[in-house]
Amino acid sequence: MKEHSTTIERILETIRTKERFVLTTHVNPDGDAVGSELALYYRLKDLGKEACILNATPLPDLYRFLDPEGTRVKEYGEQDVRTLEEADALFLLDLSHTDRLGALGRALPEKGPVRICIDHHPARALSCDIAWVDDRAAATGELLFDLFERDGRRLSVAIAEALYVAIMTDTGCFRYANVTARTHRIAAELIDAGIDPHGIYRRVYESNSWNQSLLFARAIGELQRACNDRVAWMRVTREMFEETGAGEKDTEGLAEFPRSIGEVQIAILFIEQAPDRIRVRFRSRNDTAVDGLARELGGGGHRNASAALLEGIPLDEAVRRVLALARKYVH
Ligand SMILES: [Mn+2]
Repeated sequence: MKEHSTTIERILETIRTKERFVLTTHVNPDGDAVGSELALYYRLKDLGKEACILNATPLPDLYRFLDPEGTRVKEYGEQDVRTLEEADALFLLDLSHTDRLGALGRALPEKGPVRICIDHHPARALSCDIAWVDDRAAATGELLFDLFERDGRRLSVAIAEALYVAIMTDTGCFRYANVTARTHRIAAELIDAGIDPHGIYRRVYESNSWNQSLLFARAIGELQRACNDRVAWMRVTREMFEETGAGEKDTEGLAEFPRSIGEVQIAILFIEQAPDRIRVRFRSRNDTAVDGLARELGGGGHRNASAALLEGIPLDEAVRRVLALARKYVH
């Protein structure tokens, strides 16, 4: 953290001296994205600042319990142009690429708010005035914890809960290779701040719907292997969505299952969004990296969790192309 000291000071200084803040994150926000935004939002509010969260895509139902009145996390629309223009500073959280800003990327004023980026993704294509990027952090939420700790103020329960969701989800409930002793120490501090860890776990991981469970059953029922059993892959077709009544948001967590097979180094999930638009998710074991694989396909992500979108080809061809590439990444 030492090497980032000056950057953290600059961020705290900006928070101290500016008044109006806009916070945003990547499209289809995950727990780390939403948790980080809300934690920072609550802190700014506690400091008496004006803060507003504007995202390109809606808050997933799964995380609605963090914003029960639905008043904090907003979906960006035309009416928000002025809010963006008049902001003193813009926080880009858990975000490494302009493309991942969706419609908001096009709406950002050329000159205007100070852009501050706080993130833990390795590869970057985002210009910022202040960038605090540390890919050793398990979650952007960990970095925000560091920021708040430096500031020295007590954590409110609302902040602690948002940070816990951020860290819990980006570490797969403290199971992934990105977990460090620091991750657990932070979690302990969040529990000390008064959150209910089991209650949060239940809300995020044990509120699956029947539709989603039936979709998992259908997809896992057609589990396939490749590359000498080092790769396990699955498809979710449009037909499966129709049959089960589930949607793409219900595929969350599905790609993790095949990675649990002993010999598997890479798990791949193909999601047929449209006949010629295939979302591909990669999960890998610690000693196998899939961020490069996703980048070869125009996507990105982390070492052990990445994704890409293949457009203009049907599902079968996407499977062929991706499996041929994956061969290079197993050992
Ligand atoms: Mn993250």
